[in-house]
Amino acid sequence: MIRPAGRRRKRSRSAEERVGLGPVATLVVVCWTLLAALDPTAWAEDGHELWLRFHPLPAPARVRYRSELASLVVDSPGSPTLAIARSELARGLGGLVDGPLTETASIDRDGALVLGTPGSSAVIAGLRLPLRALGPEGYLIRRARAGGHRVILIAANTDLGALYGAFRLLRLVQTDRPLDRLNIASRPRLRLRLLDHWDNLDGTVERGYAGRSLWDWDALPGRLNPRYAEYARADASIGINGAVLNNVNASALSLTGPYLRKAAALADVFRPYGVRVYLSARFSAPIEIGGLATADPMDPRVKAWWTAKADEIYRSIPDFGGFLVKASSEGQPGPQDYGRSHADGANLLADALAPHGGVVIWRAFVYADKSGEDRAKQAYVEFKPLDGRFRPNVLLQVKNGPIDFQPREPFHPLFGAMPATPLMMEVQITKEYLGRSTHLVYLGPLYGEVLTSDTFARGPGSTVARVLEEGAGSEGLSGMAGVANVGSDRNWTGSDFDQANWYAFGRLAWDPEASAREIAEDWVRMTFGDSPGFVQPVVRMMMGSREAEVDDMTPLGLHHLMARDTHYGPGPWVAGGPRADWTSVYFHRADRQGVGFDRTSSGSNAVAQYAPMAAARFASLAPGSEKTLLWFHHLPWSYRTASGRTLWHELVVRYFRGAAYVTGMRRTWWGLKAYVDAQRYADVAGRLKIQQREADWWRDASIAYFQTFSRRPLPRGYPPPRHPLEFYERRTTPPDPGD
Ligand code: BDP
Repeated sequence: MIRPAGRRRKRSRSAEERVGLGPVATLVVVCWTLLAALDPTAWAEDGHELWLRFHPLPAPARVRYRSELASLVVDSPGSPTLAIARSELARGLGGLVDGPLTETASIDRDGALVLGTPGSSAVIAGLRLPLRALGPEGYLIRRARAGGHRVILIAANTDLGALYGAFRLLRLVQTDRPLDRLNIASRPRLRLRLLDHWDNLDGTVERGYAGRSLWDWDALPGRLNPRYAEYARADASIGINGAVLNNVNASALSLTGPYLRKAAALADVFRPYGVRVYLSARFSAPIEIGGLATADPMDPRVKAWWTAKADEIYRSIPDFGGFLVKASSEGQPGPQDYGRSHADGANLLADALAPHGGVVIWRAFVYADKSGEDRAKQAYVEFKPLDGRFRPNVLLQVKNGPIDFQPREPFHPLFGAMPATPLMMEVQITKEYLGRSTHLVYLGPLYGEVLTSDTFARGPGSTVARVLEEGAGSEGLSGMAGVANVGSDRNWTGSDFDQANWYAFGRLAWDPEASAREIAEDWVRMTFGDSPGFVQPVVRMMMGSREAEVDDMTPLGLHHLMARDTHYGPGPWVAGGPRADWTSVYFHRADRQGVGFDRTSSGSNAVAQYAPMAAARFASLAPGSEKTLLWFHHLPWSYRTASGRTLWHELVVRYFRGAAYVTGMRRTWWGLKAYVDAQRYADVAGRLKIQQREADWWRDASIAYFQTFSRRPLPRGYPPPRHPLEFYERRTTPPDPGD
C-alpha cells in the first residue's frame, strides 16, 4: 500500500509543476493523505517494540482510561528500579491514552495511581496492605480510598515487585481490561526464571536464528549498546529475572578478567530491571586459563582456583547469579574425565559460590559416548543415584523431554524422580527442531503440555509444574530456563511470531499453570492490536501451529528425524557416522514389519523410569496415549490406530494434515492484511510461504522414505510424493547460522 501511494504523490507533484495545484486538487490530496493515515496497512512497523507497543487505544477506551488513570503520584524519588517503573507507566499509559500522564506529589484527585512499597510510599505504608504473602517479587494491584479519593494501587515489598506490577497494569490497559474491580495479587511460582543465551564470544549464536549475538563483546565494557537496557526491560516486563550470557558449550575465556569486566558492564545495565547475570562455566577452565595441570574436582589446587575465581567475579558483579554447567556431555570436559561423579563436579563449584549466595545450575543433558543404553534412559541412569548428594545451592537443569527439544516428547523421567534435588526445567525458545525462525510455531502449548503432565511421583496431580514449584532442599530453589531466541535482528527474534515464544516462556515461568491460549491472546493484542476480527483468527492459528508441526515432522511420537547437524529439513534416512544415537534410524527403527522404538518392558524398558501410573499410561496402547505411540512402541504397519485406520494410513493422513494446516495459516494471514502494518504483514506472509514449501517437502520426503518399509500403497485420495526418495536424500539443508 505504501508504494502505490508514493507513486501517486509523485504524479501529482509533477502535475503541480506543470499547471499549479488548484483548490480542488489540494483538497483531494489532503483527503487522500488523511485516509492513508487511517489505513492500518499504510504504515510500517519493524517489530522492535515487541509486546511493549503503546500505540493509542481506540477512542472510547482512551476516554475511559483517561478518567480511571488520571495521574501518577510520585511521592519519593526511590531507587533506579522504581524510577523505571514510573517512567514505564508514564510512557506506556501516555502512549495508550494518547496524552501525557499528569504527575503529582500527593493524591489530589480520583483516579490517582500510587506505586511503590511501604518503604517508598507513605500512602502504601499507611494502608497496611497484605503484602507479606507476595514475597520479594510479587505485587498487588487494587483499588482503594486514600486521601479522600478513589485510587489505584500498585504495591509490593520491593521495588522490583513494583516494576512487575507496573508492567501488569500496562498489560491490563493494553488488552483493554476493565479496571473497576481490580484486585490482583500475584507472585512468581518459580524462583529462577532465566534465559540461557547460547552466544559465543565471536558473536555467533549456537542455534540462533535472529542475527548475531546481542552482546557486542568487542565493544564492551566501554560502549553500551542501548539494546542492552531494552532487552532487560523486555525481560522484566514478563518476569524473567536472569540471563546466562554465554553458550553452554563454553569458552573458558569468558571467565578471564577482561570478559568478566564485560559481563559486569552488562550486569550494571540489567540490575535495575531485576535481571541477574549468570555465566556458563567450562569445567576445564582451571587448566585453560588457570595454568593448572588438572581440573579434578578433588584436587585442592582446583578447589582453590574456583574459590578465587568466584571471589573475583563477585568483586565486580556483587549480585552474580551463578554458573550454568554442561559437563561430561557431548564432548565437553567434566568430572568424569577424572573418574568423579556429576555431584563431585557440581559441589566443587557450589562450594566456591556459596559464600556469595550464588547457585550452580548443573545440566542433566548427558549421554555417554559408547553406551549401548537407550539414549532416552541415560540421564536418569546417571543422575537418579545422585539424588540428595548435591549441595543445597545446586539445581539440576533437566530438558523438558528425555531426548532433545523435539516437537513432542513425553516429559523427562527425572521430573519426580529426584525428590531431594531442586530441579529446573530447560526448554528451547529458539526453534532448533521446529523450523527455526522460518516456521510459525507457537510454543505455548508445548510448554504447557509438559508443565501439566502428571508425573504421579507423589500420587495423582504431581504435575511437572508442581514438582518444579515444590522444589527441594533447604534453599527452596526452583526454576525454569529457556534457550533464548533473541539476537541482533531489529525485531529481536527473526520472525515476529517468535516473539510470542519469548513472551510465553516468561509468562509460564511466572505461572506454570497459566493458559497458553490466554497468553497468546494477550500477546496478539499487545503486539498487533485489539480488533476481534484479527485477534481470534490469529490465536486460533497459533494454537494449532505446534500440533501441525508435529504432524508434519514427527507424527504419532516419532522423533529426531531431522537432517544431520543442521536439524532443519527432513532426514529420516540419516544413518552411520560417529554415533548411533545421532542418527534418525536409531530413533524410528522402521523395518519391513513396522516402525517405532519399543521402550516398554519388551524393549529398552524406559517406561520403568516413570512412576508406575505414568509408566502404565505410556506403555498402554489406549487411544489417549497416541501422542507418544511410536516413542514407546514398535508397531506393525497394519496396527489399528484410534481412528480405525492402519498405522501406515494414519501416518500419511497426519503428514498431509500438517502440511494442509500451513496452507490454512497462509489463507488466514492473507485475510488479515487490513489489520496489520505493511512490513510485518509482508514478513510473516513471506515466511509462511517458505513454511508451506517446507511442509510439503517434509510430507513428501517422509512418505517416500517410510513407504520403502511399509511397501503399502498410498491411501485413496492422497497423491504420491512429487519426487523419488533419492531426490529428497540428495537435497541439502541450510547450515546452522551459529556453526
Ligand atoms: C542440542 C543442540 C546443541 C546443544 C545441545 C545442548 O543441537 O547445539 O549444544 O543440544 O543442549 O540440541 O547442550
